[in-house]
Amino acid sequence: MPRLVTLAAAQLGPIQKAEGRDVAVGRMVRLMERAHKRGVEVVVFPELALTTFFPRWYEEDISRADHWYEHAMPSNETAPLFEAARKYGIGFHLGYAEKTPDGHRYNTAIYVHPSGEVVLKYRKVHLPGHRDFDPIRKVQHLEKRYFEVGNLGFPVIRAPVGGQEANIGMMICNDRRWPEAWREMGLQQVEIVMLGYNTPSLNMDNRGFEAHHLRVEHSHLSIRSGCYQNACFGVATAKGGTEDGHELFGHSIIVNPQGEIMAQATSWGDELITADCDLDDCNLGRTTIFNFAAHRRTEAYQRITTQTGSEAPPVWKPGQG
Ligand code: CDV
Repeated sequence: MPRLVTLAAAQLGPIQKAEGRDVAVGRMVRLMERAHKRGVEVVVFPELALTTFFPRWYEEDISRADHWYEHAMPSNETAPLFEAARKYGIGFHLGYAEKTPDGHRYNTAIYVHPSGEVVLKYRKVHLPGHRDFDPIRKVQHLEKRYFEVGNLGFPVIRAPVGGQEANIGMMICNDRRWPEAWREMGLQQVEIVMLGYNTPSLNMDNRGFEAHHLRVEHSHLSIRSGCYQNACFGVATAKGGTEDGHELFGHSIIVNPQGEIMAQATSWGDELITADCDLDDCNLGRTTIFNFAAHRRTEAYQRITTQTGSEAPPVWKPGQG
């Protein structure tokens, strides 16, 4: 018997700075309604799905950015998502800015069971960008100013996903580019990685050239290799389109454990893409080429956890052998 679940990436088009959460939540509820009609069991929404990608805006006084954060989950504004989950019997993944009661700020994602209970929480570990205003950049990327590094590791939990039990984990946007994040979850036999992202169509660092078409390629390459090398499915959901003049590239995908793209968004707007995923497809990779117990050599991987930056190698000299 296949262990089938129907998963969806619920891509969102742009959310403008002036728009309230009610606008985004209304659009998300409509996507959940469509998902229900298409037999979907879990929808994955993007990173920071409730607002514009606010880390592009600099605030000298960080407390002036407080309105971008959720202070409770659910809240009056996000309650309709939880009600839709109950009404349609759909689980959902949501990315949002979290401010804790004791004042910590995180870039967070949760997976919510159709009952409305939060099953798993993840806080983004790899925060890109910078802390202070950077005059070289074309657009600011202030995640290091607005968020602390996530303190929950990369948790994986076995939980109901539709009619199945599945090992689920999460990462957020820039995490997808780091093989360490995938392997942490692969070592916990993750079967479904849910991830949301907000990625500009252009490299805003202004420190060198990156061809436009490679921006999407690098995102897909990272997700496809992460899924293949860890024998899991990936549901990667973008925010796309132009937010207050700043373009995000969309291109949400669902990937199988062979690293194949099963579904891909073709617009930069609100769009639902779905795939029927047999979780037993994770077994081939996990028991053969990526049978970690049989083939991993941790004694050769010392640098992975003891060294952060790269170091220049020794220089070869003639006659050295
Ligand atoms: N939100 C992100 O983490 N965005 C980064 C950008 C800055 C490159 C990403 O890795 O997509």
